[in-house]
Amino acid sequence: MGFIIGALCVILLAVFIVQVGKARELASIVRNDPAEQDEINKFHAGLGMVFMVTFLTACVVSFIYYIPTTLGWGPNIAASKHGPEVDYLFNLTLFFTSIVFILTHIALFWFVWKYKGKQGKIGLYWAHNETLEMVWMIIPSVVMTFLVVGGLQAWNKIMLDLPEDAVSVVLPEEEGEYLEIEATGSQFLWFLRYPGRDGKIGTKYFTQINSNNPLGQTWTDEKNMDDFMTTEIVLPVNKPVRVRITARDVLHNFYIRDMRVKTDAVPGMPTYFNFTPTVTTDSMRRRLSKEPSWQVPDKNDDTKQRWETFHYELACAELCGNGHYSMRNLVKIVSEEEYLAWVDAQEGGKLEEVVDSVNNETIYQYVPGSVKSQYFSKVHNQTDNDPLKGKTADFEKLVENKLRVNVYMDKLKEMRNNAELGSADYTNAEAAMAKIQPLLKAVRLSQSVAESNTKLAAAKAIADAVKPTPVVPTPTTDTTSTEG
Ligand SMILES: [Cu+2]
Repeated sequence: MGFIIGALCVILLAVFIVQVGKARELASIVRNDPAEQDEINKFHAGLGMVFMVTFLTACVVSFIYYIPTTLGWGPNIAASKHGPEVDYLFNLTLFFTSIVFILTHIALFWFVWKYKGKQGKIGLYWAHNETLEMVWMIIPSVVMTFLVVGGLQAWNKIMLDLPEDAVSVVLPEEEGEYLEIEATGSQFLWFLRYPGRDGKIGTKYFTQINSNNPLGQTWTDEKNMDDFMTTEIVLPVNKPVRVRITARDVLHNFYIRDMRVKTDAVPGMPTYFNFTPTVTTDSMRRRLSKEPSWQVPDKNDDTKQRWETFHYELACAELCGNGHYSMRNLVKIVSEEEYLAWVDAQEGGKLEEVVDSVNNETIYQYVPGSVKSQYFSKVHNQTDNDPLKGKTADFEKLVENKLRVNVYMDKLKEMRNNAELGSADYTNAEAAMAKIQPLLKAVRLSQSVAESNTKLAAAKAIADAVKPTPVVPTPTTDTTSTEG
């Protein structure tokens, strides 16, 4: 309401000034007073100068005011490897356009002032001036060439696809390895697909789409079996990622602002974006915690400050329909260990402790979990189209083996935590854990049951070799005893 009243006041004031000016002008014409006409012209040219100063000052002030929310300024650093280059190009363009913007506005109003109407002043007939024309052609061409060539170079570098011999894996560790995920835009949500432990995204075909198969994954393709769908993007920091971007209906746009990642999702034409996140969500929060604009209570949770609830986000940046705003997913950049733990959770499955009544010892039984793989949660053993109908899939054995190695690890951890620091038990447990660690990682990422069984056996041998020293009850000498 206040804004409307304010705007009305400004409009009324403007109308008032214009009307007074018109009245004065008419009066001077009627009176035929040339000196007064000159005065009016001077007044108007002066108003122009006042407007110029106010306008340019407002531009600078608003720029400074919005720095906390401007990309590449203040706390909004780029959180990806290629990001600073994009920011540099934006700032370079901003630098040159600002100079042109300020100079042309000064020139515009200065000419209005200099050539205001005056009695006896005759306009200059100036058809052309070659030197001047050369100057205003050559300077912008040179500047534009630098901007365009710089932009093209950056584009070619950023959009260069991975070499053909690069391998997609679930956890890139060596040169030439990358993690490939898939984002499919749909009215109005993103289908986010991870490749599962084989690191390979399975094929899909639109005719296969149904309520059980929103992407149309082809189940005869084994690469599809372990692919899982999520509602958030979780990525390990400093690992190359390739996002396959597709759409199911209309144009969408895959946009992660802080990563400087933005590409159209086009139905029928897959696009992609390669990037490497360099700042974890946690370190971004620490950075934001130093900014006054982030040290305010969060809008949705006033027990927390705004920086504490910060998340990177994926948004749709193409106006794709009336639910467009809801195409928003969180993006979490985490350490390698946190990422692996998250992948473990997506694979599902658990071991249940059962007491074996014959030998009276605890054994662990595998219970297939609520895996997020579309195949295992919706198709496996349920339809005649299931290529694995009635069979146990390798995938489940792989998950089971991983969980079993985890149990050995947990037991050793417990033994170490119960032992005294520096004791034989402590050192033995530590040594065994160090030996099992690489096996655990291998079994986590393994795709072959035979290989996974070998690692499990090795882990079992290591764990079995470590026996805690039996506790010998120390004899107590009770001097206060009156017995006997
Ligand atoms: Cu959209």
